[in-house]
Amino acid sequence: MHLKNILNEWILIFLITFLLTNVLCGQTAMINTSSRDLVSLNGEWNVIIDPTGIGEWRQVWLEKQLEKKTDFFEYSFEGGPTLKVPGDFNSQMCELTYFEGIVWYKKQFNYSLQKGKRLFLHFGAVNYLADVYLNGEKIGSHEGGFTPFQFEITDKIKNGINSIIVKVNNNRQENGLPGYGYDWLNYGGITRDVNIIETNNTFIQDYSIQLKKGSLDTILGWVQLSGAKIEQNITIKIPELDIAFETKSDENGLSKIEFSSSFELWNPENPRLYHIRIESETDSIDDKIGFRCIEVLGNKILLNKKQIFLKGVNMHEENPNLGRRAFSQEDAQFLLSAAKELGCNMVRLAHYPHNGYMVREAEKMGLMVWDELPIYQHIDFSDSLVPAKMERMLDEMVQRDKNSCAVIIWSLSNETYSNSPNRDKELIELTKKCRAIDSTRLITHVINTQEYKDNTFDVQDTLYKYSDIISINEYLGWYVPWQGNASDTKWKLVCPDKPVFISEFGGEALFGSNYGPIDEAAYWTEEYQENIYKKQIEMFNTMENLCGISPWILFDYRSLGRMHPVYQNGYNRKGLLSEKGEKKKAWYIMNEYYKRK
Ligand code: GCB
Repeated sequence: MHLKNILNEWILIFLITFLLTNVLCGQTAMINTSSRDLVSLNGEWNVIIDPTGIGEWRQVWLEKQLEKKTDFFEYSFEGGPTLKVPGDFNSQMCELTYFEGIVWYKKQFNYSLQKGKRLFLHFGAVNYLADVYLNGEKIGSHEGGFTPFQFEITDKIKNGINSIIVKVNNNRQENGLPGYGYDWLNYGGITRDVNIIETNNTFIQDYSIQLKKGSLDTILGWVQLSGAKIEQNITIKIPELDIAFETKSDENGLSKIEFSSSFELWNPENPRLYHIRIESETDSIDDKIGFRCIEVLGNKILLNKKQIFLKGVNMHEENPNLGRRAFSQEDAQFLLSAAKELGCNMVRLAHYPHNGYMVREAEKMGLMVWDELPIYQHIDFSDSLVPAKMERMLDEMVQRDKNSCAVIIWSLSNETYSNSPNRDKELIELTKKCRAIDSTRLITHVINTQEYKDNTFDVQDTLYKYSDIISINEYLGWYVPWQGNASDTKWKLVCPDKPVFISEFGGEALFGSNYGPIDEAAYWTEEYQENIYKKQIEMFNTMENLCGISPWILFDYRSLGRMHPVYQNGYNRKGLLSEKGEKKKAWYIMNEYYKRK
């Protein structure tokens, strides 16, 4: 197809998505919030814990005042507990440790909006359902615990004191994403930053600036304005390269960008980012963007046209030392430094989109990023609402991270089951949609249902035909015993020409546990885990299509299903590091392997 047609098609898809999400739901979040004019609402919020959901019936959000002597109300934000935002509620009060239910949050703030300006209330993420009220009026809802959303409040804000109330519900939903079962702690609450963002009447709402698929020197993208005066002159500046590309936005506020230059390309050894400035007649915004090209050629992955082995590690969005959801730049630096020390050039941010600091810091540190949707194991694909939820989460994930050159892979699902009704149909649709909104990155689905017989893996799944990478989770030596020499393992691949990525492998060990027989898993010894890693590496060394690996997992992490009273105590112990950061023996095996690769 001609480049112009591709661009037009792409813009059309973007516009339809934009209209659907903005006009119908009014929620698609702005990108690059930190470069905008904002007031943070982080800090202490008043809360009411509501295990029975009675707050709905009592209309907590109306904040009724006592009027007569005989009036009483059985709820009040004032005089009750407070919780920190951002932050999960589970780790802030011991009675909420395993709580899954409703907590009402309230924050008051003073604001005075100048005439002609617009105002938005932006949430980095709320897990899982959020109903948001401003001054007693419901302004909207959001479902999904790991992506940003916002509401325009220009016409609703009062000059002076305003009150925001958010009903947060982290109850598991049968038709949720994820559904009922998952192997991590269901941290609920307003888990990421909350900001009030002020803009001019017409402002730069969104933009996409990345290298064109397959190119090392041509930028292809767009800028979207929102507001009354949407036909404007637009300039994209890259001062370090003396670039000032000029364009105009059309009657929909959309302008196309295409220009070439000679870029110093982003890669793990040289994570080069350029200062980018976008100027319209009524607004301007600054960003740091890097340029790189990621492709599959046969069974190889190429970064900037050169073969690269993905030295990954899995991580959850948890600060292991503090036993809480990770939410800050410091948390991100801490977690990602541990991945760097292991020798990684990539992180798999499992099993949901992590906060924006993780992506930004990874980019600065030269770590490629695998972004993932929480379409995890038992999803009810036949529920009539699930397809739209999946699409929406995909939009929100891509929307936030589309200008990040570190993000090289969109992982659309993990360990879903091919026999679950409608699974293939819905995930194939989602894959097509993902490719249509972003053709520049690689797409994968993670599968663990391969057969293993006579020391041979038979890797079959329809979704692999639609993926750029065959991602396989296998726990040989832990859930599944070895059936022969590791180096004699054979592979029957459904798509023998595609690259294979071992997205999970490993086993559990309690740090310091090395007193049992090392060949028996039940003693949870470091030596047993170490041995799994040694054998896995023997197997990797014989795999022709192998393009990368990511061990499960960097740190021991909290999970409700891991209650062995001696060895686990609420922690999945497959970490290469304990939750305190102590290195287990397997850590050294991986570290040596990555040094050699
Ligand atoms: C898996 C899942 C991961 C689990 C892990 C385990 O296959 O993808 O979420 O936590 O196994 O430890 O069993």
